[in-house]
Amino acid sequence: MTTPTDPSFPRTSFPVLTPDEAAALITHGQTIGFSGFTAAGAAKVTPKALAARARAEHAAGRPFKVAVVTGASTGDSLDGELARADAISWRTPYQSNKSLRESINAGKTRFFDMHLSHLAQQVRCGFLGQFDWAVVEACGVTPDGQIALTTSVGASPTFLRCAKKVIIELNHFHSPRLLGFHDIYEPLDPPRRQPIPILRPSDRIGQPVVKIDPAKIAGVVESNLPDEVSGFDPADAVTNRIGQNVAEFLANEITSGRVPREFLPLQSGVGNIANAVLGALGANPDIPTFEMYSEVIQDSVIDLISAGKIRFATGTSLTVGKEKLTAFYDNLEFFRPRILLRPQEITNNPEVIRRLGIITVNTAIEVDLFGNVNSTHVMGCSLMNGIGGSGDFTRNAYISIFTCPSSAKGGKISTIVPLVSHADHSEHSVQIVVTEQGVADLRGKDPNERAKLIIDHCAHPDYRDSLHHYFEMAKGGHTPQTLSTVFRMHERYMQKGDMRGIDWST
Ligand code: 0RQ
Repeated sequence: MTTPTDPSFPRTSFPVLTPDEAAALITHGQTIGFSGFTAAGAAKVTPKALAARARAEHAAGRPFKVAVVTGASTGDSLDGELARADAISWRTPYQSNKSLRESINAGKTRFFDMHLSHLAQQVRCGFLGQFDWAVVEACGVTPDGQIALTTSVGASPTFLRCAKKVIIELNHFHSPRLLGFHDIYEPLDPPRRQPIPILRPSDRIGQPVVKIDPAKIAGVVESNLPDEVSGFDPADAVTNRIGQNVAEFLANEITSGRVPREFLPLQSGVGNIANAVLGALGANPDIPTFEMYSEVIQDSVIDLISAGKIRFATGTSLTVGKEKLTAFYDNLEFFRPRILLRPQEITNNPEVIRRLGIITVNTAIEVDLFGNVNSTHVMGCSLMNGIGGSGDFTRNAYISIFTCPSSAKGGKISTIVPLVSHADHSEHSVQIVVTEQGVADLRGKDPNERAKLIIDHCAHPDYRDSLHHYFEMAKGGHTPQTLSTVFRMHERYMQKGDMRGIDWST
């Protein structure tokens, strides 16, 4: 029997299919679990061929749409191509693609937003119906059905086990030496669930490969493509200041004894602000070396591991640009004891997050005067990306932090508003709000105190007087509100294109 350590591990005895042949196996109305958590490890050539097939079917007057489930967001070859081909009937749990966002907001694709830690169990327990296909990128597959994943794990182990049939995208861009970077563990479902035995971020609890019945593998599609990870905007004065505010806040928490001297593991969201926050933590001499228990390992984490500031990082995806990935492969043995990829139901697991005492840093679209956070919708209606793992981490954090610039769209939008126009994280879960203006520490504060802190420490100066004015006029008992004017800032933006200049008196 071939074992994963054989030099022949990446070789395959399954039918080798072209992407078109693989796409031809999939029929209208089926549900597909694709690999991918961000663009890392996302299936690439099969979804692109599937999009071409959908276009051809549509041109011939036949319907062709499939349900698309992934770990989180993916690359453009998956979400972008399929959305532009109008080939996605419904989609979950998270996306960040422009074309797909347009399709969702136009009502062409049904999207439901899920906590990422919930996905695998809901698939196993049938909440999302039967899965016809798993299409999963791998760097190796053995004849007896052992699959070595690539740069993400996400929900692939569950898709592979639960789907009726499997297509493997064997991507030769990824080194088969990635074998060993994965820790595959699927918990039993209630009532047989056991404690998840992770006591430290670096604990290994599973297997390096996913094992499935090889009879389910319909074929292997070969490719040689990097992940479609987009780069970051260079840090600017605002993102740098946000990063420094977070780092200074955490350094002070250590000095004051609220965070242990040896520090606690960190989770950080993905994007420009997250990158700046990690950069600032790395540069701050008062922050000791630390570990990450997160979902996304992005470029800045690789830099901080190389610099010795991060001792260990575990996540469900290695979301780094092509250059950084090449550097990672060039130094694979240096990174082997320092990076571990796990299923998203483990990285984002509330039990583990609580036990380890994770400090979480996520990004808001808007925050209200009481600390409720909207991470997903613009002006209450238009989906941006989705909640992702931000709820899994925030709700269970040792300290939960939300960051955002104090204004958006050139100052025309205040991200601090009287009441969020869509609620993702409630005031009960949000402890610290950070903008480039400062830090509002909401711990132990009542709604009146919270409102004043958030306005004075976080709101943009252009909006402070207006927000104070609203709050002084707000009526009520424990949580003052004026229901007739509470969305006036949003309404003004939608009518005039600018939240400034409100008259609260009418
Ligand atoms: O729009 O690109 O058109 O200018 O939102 O905003 O400031 O560049 O920040 O890229 O970090 O995204 C919350 C969307 C922030 C993201 C969100 C506009 C702004 C810009 C992007 P433009 P920035 P980011 C890990 C954890 C939820 C999921 C999560 C996100 C665009 O971080 O999706 O945290 N988070 N997951 O102009 C109108 C406002 C706005 C606004 C910002 N109030 N009104 N537009 N924008 N605030 C990931 C996973 O779980 C996989």
